[in-house]
Amino acid sequence: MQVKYFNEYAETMSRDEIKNVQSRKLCTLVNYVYTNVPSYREKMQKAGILPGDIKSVDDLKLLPFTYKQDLRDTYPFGMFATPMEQIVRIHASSGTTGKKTVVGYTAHDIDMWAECIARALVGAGVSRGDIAQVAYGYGLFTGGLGVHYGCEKLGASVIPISGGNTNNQIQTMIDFGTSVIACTPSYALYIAETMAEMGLSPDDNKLKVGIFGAEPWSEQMRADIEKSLGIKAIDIYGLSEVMGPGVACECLEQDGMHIQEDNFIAEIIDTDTGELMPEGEAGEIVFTTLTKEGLPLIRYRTHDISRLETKKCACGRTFARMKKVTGRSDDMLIIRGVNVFPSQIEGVLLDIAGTTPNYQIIVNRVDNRDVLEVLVEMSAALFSDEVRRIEDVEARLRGKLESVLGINARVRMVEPKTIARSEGKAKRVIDNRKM
Ligand code: DLL
Repeated sequence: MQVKYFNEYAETMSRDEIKNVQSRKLCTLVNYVYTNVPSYREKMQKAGILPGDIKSVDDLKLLPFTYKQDLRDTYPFGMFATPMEQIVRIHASSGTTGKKTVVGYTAHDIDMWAECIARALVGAGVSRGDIAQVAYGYGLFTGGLGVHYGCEKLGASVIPISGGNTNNQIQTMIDFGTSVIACTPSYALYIAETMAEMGLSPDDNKLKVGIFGAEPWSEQMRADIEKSLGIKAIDIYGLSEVMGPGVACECLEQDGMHIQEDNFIAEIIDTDTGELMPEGEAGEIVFTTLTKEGLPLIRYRTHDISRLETKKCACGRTFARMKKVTGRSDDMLIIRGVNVFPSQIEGVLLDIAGTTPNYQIIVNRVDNRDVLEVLVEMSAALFSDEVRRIEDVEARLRGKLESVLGINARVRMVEPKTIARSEGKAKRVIDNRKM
C-alpha cells in the first residue's frame, strides 16, 4: 500500500516545532562534542564559547565552522566521538587531493540513515512491493549501502546490483520487473542510451521512478532522463561526511529537496565572508548533524551552492527544501581571470538542439594563456546531417558560450559515443594547467 509519509509526525511538524526540536538537540550535541571530541573542544575554547552559551538554533552562528581539512588533520578516526567499540561501519570518500575523509557510524547512526532514506523513498512514491535496483557503487562510497538499508527499512525488495555491467543491469531490470532505479544521473543516461541501442523502448520495462544524485545535474538533464526512461527522476542529495545520500531528497513535487531537519540543520552562507544569507538567496550550504553519534559535525562547509525555502510544500511536508545544487564553490574555474562554473557551460549546451548531455570541459595553458575547450557529443540525428549543419551548431554554441561566460571557448562537436561514459560520478572537467 502506498503511504504518504514514512514518519508523518516528524515530516509534518510545524516550523515552530522544528525549531524547538532542533534547539533541544543542538544543546545536547554541543555538550556531546565538547566532552568527546578534542578538536571541537579546542576550537570552541579558542572562540571563547562554552556549551552553555548555545541555548537555541539562533546561537548556532556563534559556533566555528568545520572543514574537510579538520577531518584530514585528524585522519583517520580523530574526530569520532565514540570509542571504536561502538563504530559498526566505516565509509570514506576520496577527494581529488590529499587523504581520504573517513566516516564512522554507530548502529544508531545506521538506523537514522536508513530512516532518512526510507522517508525519501516514500516521498518519491516508493512503497513496499516495489523492486528497487541499487546501481550506486557498493563499498567505501556511501551511495550503494546507504540506499540499500533505506530500501530494506521501508520494506521494498532491493536488488544490490551495484554500478557497472550495463547490459546485465538492463536484463535484470526487465527480468525482475524493477520499478525503482537508484544511480547517478549520468549513469541513468548511459543506461537509457544502452537500452535504446538494444532496441528497447521505455515500455519494455516496469521502471516508474529513479533516485538520482551524487553529482550536479540540470533540469534539462532531468527532462532527458525522464523521457528516455519513461520515469519520474527524483534528485537526492548527501555527502559522506554528513551521512551519505538522503540528507535531502525531492518529493514527487520535484520542487526542492526536503532536508531531514530533525537530524540536520542547514544554513546558507556567503562562501567568502561566512555570513548567513537571507532565505532564498544562493550561497554555500552548511550542515550541522543533530543526532549522529559516530562523527557529529558542527557547521560543516560543503562547498555546494544551493538555496533554501521553508514554505510548506504542496506534498504536505514542512521540512525546508534545498534547491538543486548548481555547482561547488570550489569547482569554479578561473579562466583568463574570469570565474566559470561548469554548470553554466552545461546550461548552454543542453539548450541547443543537436547536442547531448555528454560533454567534457578541457582547460589548457598554451603560451601562458588559458584555453577553454568544450567537447560535445552530437546527437545521432545531427551526426547524420550535413557538415554545414554541424558547423552551424558549433558556431551557435560558441556564440552562446561567449555571451554567457564572457570569454571565448573552442567548441568541438564529436561523434556520438566518443566521450567516455561513467558508471558513477561523471568526470566533466579536465584541467591540465599546472597551478
Ligand atoms: O555523493 C553521497 C550520495 C550518494 C548522494 C548517492 C546522493 C546519492 P560524496 O561522494 O561524499 O557523497 O560526495 C558528496 O557530491 O558535496 C556534492 O558536491 C555532490 N552531490 C551529492 N548529491 C548531489 C546532488 C555522495 N543531488 C558531494 N546534486 C556533495 C548535486 C550532489 N551534487
